[in-house]
This record gives sequence, structure tokens and C-alpha cells, in this order.
Amino acid sequence: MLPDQVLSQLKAIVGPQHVLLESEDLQRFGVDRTTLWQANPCAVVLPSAVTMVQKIIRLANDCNLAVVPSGGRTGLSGGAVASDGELIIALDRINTVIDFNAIDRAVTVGAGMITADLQAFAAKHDLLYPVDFAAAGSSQIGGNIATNAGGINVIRYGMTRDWVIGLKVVTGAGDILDLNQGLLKNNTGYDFRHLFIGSEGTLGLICEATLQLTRPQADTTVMVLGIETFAAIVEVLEVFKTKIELTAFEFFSQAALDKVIKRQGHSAPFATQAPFYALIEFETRTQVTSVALALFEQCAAQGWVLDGVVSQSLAQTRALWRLREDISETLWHWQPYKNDISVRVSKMSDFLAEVDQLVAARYPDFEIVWYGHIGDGNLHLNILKPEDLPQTEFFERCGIVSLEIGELLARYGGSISAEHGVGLLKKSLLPYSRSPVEIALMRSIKKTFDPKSILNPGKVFDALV
Ligand code: 2HG
Ligand code: ZN
Repeated sequence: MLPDQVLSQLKAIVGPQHVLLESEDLQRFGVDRTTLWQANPCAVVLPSAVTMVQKIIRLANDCNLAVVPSGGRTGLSGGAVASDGELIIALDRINTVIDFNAIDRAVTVGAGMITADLQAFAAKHDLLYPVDFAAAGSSQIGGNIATNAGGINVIRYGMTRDWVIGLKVVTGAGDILDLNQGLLKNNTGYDFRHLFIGSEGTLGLICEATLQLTRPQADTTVMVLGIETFAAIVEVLEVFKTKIELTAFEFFSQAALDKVIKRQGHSAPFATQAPFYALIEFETRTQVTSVALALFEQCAAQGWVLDGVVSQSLAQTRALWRLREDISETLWHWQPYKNDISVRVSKMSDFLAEVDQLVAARYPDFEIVWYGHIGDGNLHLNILKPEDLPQTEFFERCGIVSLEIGELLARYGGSISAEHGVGLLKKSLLPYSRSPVEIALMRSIKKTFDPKSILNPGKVFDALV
């Protein structure tokens, strides 16, 4: 419960109608896509200016009020969960284009802007904001930056970090920082911008961002190939990568495809069934399709590829993408336990063999769905909950195996969270990817930017008690 005096100060800062207290709003703003935690914030505030955010943060410091920054809440690690009486600051009203410069191909937007709106703005100016993923229709730029979102084009365009050329943030101490101002070259000491990217709201609130745009892509062609084994997927990736500049190389298993077809009503890419499928995308340029077809023949001759299809129209390209992009949404039906792990692509083949063995031995009674951005070395291993098993018991059992996967990842120098962030869900696994010294340094950095630890407490790591 918020003390009356704090409540009236919040109302004075943002206007009474922008302080939400109704249970429905608290429920809606208090969780992300995870299902393990119950929403229990004390209130939601919707500022419309950076100075308002600063006032709220200063007030929160004065009365030791924990704050959870909130974007589109499409996260999968509990980074935006407010389950312990926190105040939610949602940036939904700071969501417009603030500046656009065609010469610099740079746009400054409010952090509450929806990703798809930014993509549409770029397209209107004959440019491209290339970070893309299934949740682009509701995720917000600030959240993307706070979690360094990846997605389906990372093999070609990199992660969100690669497109952020300026940030305006309010730190946990209540200071406004205007970082890097859209510069391409700026060697003036520590680049704080990169500390805030991927910090999951633990250091400051990202209020505005300046993003680099690029020239638009040509239309793309998609190939879906049916593939015999895990090892063969990696071989196919190598073969295609050496000859064609890929914009995506994704994979999914037959189980993933079956479920998407059944629940979304999509059609199979071809009649042959295969244990795995690779979705390969490249820009449609002269000769490239014939090169791709020759590579397909080469892979088929090796016995790696069982069948394949090449898109012949934009509609078919889109339809083939749906088979991959709709997997995550489809699987919610089974309340899955999600792994989002990565190793270097060169280690992928050995790692896949070991993780497959481990998972088969440890989850004999669970259904496993494999998919992900294999071209980036990133696997989304989803374990489906059996209908009759209570969720907490299911998650506990999966959590135990996750520790073994963590050990395996540590051995391979991999990551326990490739693109979804750590939040609450992966916190206990952090030591498998980051050393004790690194975690201690993270704590010191947090203390510098957020001395009273009011910002997203308990996310990524726990404060020392
Ligand atoms: C994807 O690649 C998303 O589809 C979601 O990162 C992955 O739900 C997941 O596990
Ligand atoms: Zn993903």
C-alpha cells in the first residue's frame, strides 16, 4: 500500500488520471509473459516526460520505494514482474518520434514506442530498423534496449545494442544522462550507453533512444529444408554461409512444426517429414536462388537434407516464416519451461550432441521442443508441462536439469541467456556464465548508479545481505 502522501505527490507529478490503482491495471502491468509470479504492484504511474520520470525516481529514493520499469512486458525471464508492492513506471506515454535526420539515418524516439511503429516509421522514410522478432507488435523500444533484444535477423544485423547510438536515461539516483548523442565516433572514456543496454532496468530508466537506421532490404527468399540430424543442420549452415549472405538461419523440430500446424492451421512446407527443419533466408538477387538450389542439391547428396521448398512469392515467404515465428506463441498452451542458451557456432555441433543426450536422459517423461536461431548459436529448448503435473513441481524438476545444462554451458563457454535476459527466471544460473568477480563488479556498478537499490531489485542478481 502506498502512503497517502506519496500517492498525492505521484498524482501531482503525472496528473491524477495517470496513476493507476485499479486491480485490473495492477494485474496487467505487473507481469510479463512468464507465468510463475503473481502481479502485486502498489500502483502504476504513466509519466509523459523525462523530467517527470526524474521526479518519480527522486521521490522513490526519498521514501525507499522499489520501482519496476515497464515496457511492452513481452519478456520471458520475469524482468518486468512487480510482485512485491513495487511502483511500476510505464513509459507508454513517452512514445513519439522526437527527432529524425535523413542525413544521419538516425531517429530519436520515446522509449515507449512500439517496435513495429519504429519499423513502420523507418519504412516510410525508405529506411530499415532491422531488429525484428515475433513480439514486435507489442514490445517497446525501451524494453528492447533494456534486454538487448535479438530476434530473427541477428545473423545479418546483430542485436539491439548494435543499433543504439544515443540514450537518455534517468539513473536510480535520479540523474538525467544524455549518452553518446547519436555519434558514430566518440572515444571519451567509458561508454555508459552500453552499460544500460541489457541492464534489465537495474541501473536506470531508459526514456529516449537514438537509433541508427539502414538501407532497406531487398525482398527476401526463404528456403525450408527437412534435415536428418542435429549435426547435419550445422553442416548445412556452414555450406550456405560460405556462399550466400544470409539474413536468417533458423531451425525447428518436427514436434514444433506439428504443434504449429495443428494449433495455427498452417500447412506443412512439403509432404516429407523430417526430424528437423532449417529456415534459410537471403535477399532475392540475381543468381542467388540458383546458387541456393545448387547448395540444396549438394546437401541432399551428402544425405543431410531430405526435402525442401523455396518461396516463389512474398505471400509464400511470409507463410513459411509463420511456421517458425508462431512456435513460441503456440507452445504457451503447454506452459513450457524455457531455455534460451547459446554457444559459439563453431562449438554448436559438439554442444548439441551433448545437450541432446543430457536432455533425453533427464527428461524421459517430458516432451521436448527444439527450435531457435541456430545461425547465431542460440537454442530455445522448450520443455512442455504434462497436463497432470502441477506447474510448481514441473518447474522444480526442470530447474534441477537446468543446473546440469548450466554446467555443460560453462564447459563450452556458453551463455545461460542468449537473448531473453536473466530477470528472475535465470538468476540462479548466472554463475554458470559470469564469474564471481564479474558478478561482484555488477553489484558495485549497480551501487554507483542506483545507490539505494530502488530499481528492479532482485532482478539479474540479488543484493548482498
Ligand atoms: C523466439 O525466437 C523467441 O521465437 C521466443 O525468442 C522463444 O519462447 C521462446 O522460447
Ligand atoms: Zn528467439
